[in-house]
This record gives sequence, C-alpha cells and structure tokens, in this order.
Amino acid sequence: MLDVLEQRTLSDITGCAHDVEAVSPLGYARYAHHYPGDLLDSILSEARRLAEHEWEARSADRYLGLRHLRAAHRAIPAVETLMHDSRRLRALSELAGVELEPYPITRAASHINFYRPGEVPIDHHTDGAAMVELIPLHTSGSAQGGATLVHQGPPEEGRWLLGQEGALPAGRQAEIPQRVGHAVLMQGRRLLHSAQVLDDGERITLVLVMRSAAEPWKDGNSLARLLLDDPLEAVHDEWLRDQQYQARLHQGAGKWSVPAEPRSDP
Ligand SMILES: O=C(O)CCC(=O)C(=O)O
Ligand SMILES: [Fe+2]
Repeated sequence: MLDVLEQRTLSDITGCAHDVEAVSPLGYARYAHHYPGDLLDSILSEARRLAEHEWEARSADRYLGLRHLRAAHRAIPAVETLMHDSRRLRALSELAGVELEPYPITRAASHINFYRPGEVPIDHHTDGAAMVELIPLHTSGSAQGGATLVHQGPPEEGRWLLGQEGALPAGRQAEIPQRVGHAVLMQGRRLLHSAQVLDDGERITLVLVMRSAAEPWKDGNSLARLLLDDPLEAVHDEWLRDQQYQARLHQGAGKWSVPAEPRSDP
C-alpha cells in the first residue's frame, strides 16, 4: 500500500542507542501513500470551508502558535474513514514495527493544520501522542510545502539548548520534506520538532494521531496538556475512561505488580 521513500530510526536521529520512552524503533518514514485522491480532495475542500467560519476568531491564543482545526474527523466524515481504514493502520503498524491504533481522545485524535506565508507555523515541541501521520493536502509557493524540522539529538537536550541559546543549532536539524502525495509517519513524542516558515506559500496538512496498542501509557497528553487546547468538558469523560482502560491493561500485564518470585539478593 505504501512506497517508502526514506526511513530513519529514532536512535540514528537522536544518537541514543536506547530510549525507554519510545514505542517503536522508528524515528520517521516518508512514503508515497496512495490514499484515494477524491477522499483527500473532499477533506481539503471541507477543511477550507470550516476554516473560514470556525477558528479565525480564536487564533490569537493558539497553543504552540498553531492554526489548526481539532477533532477534524468529527467535522469531516472522510477523515474518520481514513483514520479507521484497516489497511492503512496495518501498513503503518508494519512500518513502526508495533501495532498502532487511532488515538482515543476525540479532540486530540485528528487535526488539520494551516500554515501561511511569513508565520512561524508551529513552535518547537514534542507531540503528546506517540505517533502521528502527517498528510499534506495542499501546498503552494516556492518551497512546495516546506519541511518538518527535527532536532537531531535527544528531545531533552534540544529543549535545554532552546532554553540556553534561544534557538537550535541549524546544522543539526533534519528537514523532512512535506509534499502532496507523500506522507510522514513520525514518532513525534520523542523528537523535538517544528516546521519551516513558508516565505510565499501555504500548506494544509491533515494530522492523524496514533498510539501503541501495547503501550498506550507512553503518552505525553496529560489532562493538563489537553486543557491547553480544549475545555474540560470536551475531554474529561474520554480521558477518565482511557485512564481506567490503561490501569486494567497494566494490571493484566502485571506491570505494576511486585515480582512473583522474591529476589534473593546477594
Ligand atoms: O506539519 C508539520 O511539519 C509538523 C506538524 C506537527 O508537528 C504537529 O502537528 O504536531
Ligand atoms: Fe508535532
């Protein structure tokens, strides 16, 4: 289903042999996605229509400076179709080497990001959820959509450098091109990243959010982080239900229980 163009491991990007917080060895993969053109076209035209009406007034206090439409799959049924497409999920899980599932908190499960010329599209950040798929729906201008910029080091080091220097060393940022027809699967929770400023064009990107089915607790979306974007009543019930689900999963896997055999310490 996917034709991989480029693929890098997390450890190759960060320089760390092991990352206990990672869900997969994958840093990112870029591929030709072959998703149905008419489906993506309908998502794009709905997104443009909604953007005009919905969020212009709220964009002043954007978290991460991002201009985006949240819970896109609720507003646009075609997003939901793509999000739950089992062939897609299988192909992405194969790329990641772990089973991926759609993110369960509706407000944070899919977005459509809008990048305009001359604006910083999104501040440096790590994602809340473990994995995202970035699918450019439309690009224009000389940079043809530009790129996602990824700090090539541990995300904690990148944050420290940002604090000290106010910027990341340009030579250490990987550029992942964002082109229509291609998509990027990225372990954005363990990579500090942002997006290139577009001088003269636009990019509209569909973001489909996922997590590891086996390790759903590897998740940076605390309730506090969700509340930066959403009112409590919009996330509370699903968040609580998911915490209960995770607790049951942990118990089943014995993750929090004491070892069955007492250790014989020397
Ligand atoms: O579109 C991009 O280049 C990056 C988007 C991103 O990092 C995000 O939506 O979390
Ligand atoms: Fe991100």
